[in-house]
Amino acid sequence: MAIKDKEMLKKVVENTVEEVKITDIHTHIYSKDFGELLLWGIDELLVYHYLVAEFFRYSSIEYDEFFKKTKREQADLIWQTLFIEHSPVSESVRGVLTVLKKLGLDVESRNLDEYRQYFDSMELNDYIDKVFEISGVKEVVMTNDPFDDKESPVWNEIGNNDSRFKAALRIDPLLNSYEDSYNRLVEWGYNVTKDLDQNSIEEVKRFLADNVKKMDALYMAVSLPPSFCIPEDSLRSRLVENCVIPVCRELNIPFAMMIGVNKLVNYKLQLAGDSVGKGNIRTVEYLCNTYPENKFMVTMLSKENQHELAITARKFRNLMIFGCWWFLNNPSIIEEMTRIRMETLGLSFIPQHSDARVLDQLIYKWDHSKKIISKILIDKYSDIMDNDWTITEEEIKRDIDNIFSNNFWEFLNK
Ligand code: FIX
Ligand code: ZN
Repeated sequence: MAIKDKEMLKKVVENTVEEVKITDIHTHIYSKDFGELLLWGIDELLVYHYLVAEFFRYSSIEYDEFFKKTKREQADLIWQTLFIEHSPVSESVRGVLTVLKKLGLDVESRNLDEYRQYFDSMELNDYIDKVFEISGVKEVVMTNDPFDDKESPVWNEIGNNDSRFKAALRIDPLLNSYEDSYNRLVEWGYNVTKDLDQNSIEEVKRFLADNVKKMDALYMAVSLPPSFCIPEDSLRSRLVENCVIPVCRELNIPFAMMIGVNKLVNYKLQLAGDSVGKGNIRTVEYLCNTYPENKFMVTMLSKENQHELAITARKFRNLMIFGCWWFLNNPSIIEEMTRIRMETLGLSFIPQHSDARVLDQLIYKWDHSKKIISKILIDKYSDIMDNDWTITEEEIKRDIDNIFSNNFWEFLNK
């Protein structure tokens, strides 16, 4: 049905975005099969590394004294500092309130123990269903690291049995510290050497292919420093061009590069200690140009990389850009990035992923982003209506299904 006026437009877009079933293409959550690796509940929400970093801005407690505390004790400190002693206005802190409100809890009570009782009463299977239902997420892609000693036994003994949880093969230790990780491959029966001779190249390719097949991984992924550069005289450059690219092409899966993280600039903050730096867009250009038969998914961590990344996506149809990653996942930046992308690429990009580390975060990360994306879509449809373009409800649903899910699956199936 044709959209008759701007009031109808607003209602149709908001309702359609509210109802859309989302494919969340990058998360750190796990299906129930992975046991304690699946984090959920109020204390996990409170000790999320985004909140830990913010907590230390107010607290003079020694880092290791904090990390020696139990999660509950850490959560108590964070609740008192970031919610009670200071108003919870930052994005990840306000996100906790969004989760509580969407779950129907009494946010006004500020009663942490009451919230704990609610989560303690939850049965995990039912709770996973509830979080997917409230957030509108239909499926998530996990981050699956064969070098993780807690995770790999699950793949070897149980596997993933929840079809809502898809796999992605994460290879940071291989690409970013081969000199340390190669001996793990030797342990696992891959005949590789530290200097990555030709036989090692073939063995690394076998390792990659074996793990993609074991996990049924949808793509291969790695996070990379701002200095990431290809071609260059380095093990990482050789591994990407001689191992990752050929195996991804052979298996027809994308290579996802998450570029711009400066690891552990403050190591005492542990997971919260990473920071950001501007990446080199020339390397993205080089890979997309040199390997036109390969598919690349790219997200960059620095705000300063976003316009050139969008322009690069205009040059290479084998490049799919995605998400407002990590330090960019703030309303002001999500709005700017999504407007740049929509004005530059139309609807041929993936606007968001949650990066959720705690199951319940799906609720707030998607609630917050859907509101912003709705606003931008209304503006853009309104602009074309001003040029007498008649848009229909069906076309709006088509576009929204595309950016929240189909663009990903169609890119995988290209
Ligand atoms: O490399 C990544 O996948 C990053 O997203 C994480 O390392 C980071 O800690 C995170 O969760 C950001 O949101
Ligand atoms: Zn991540």
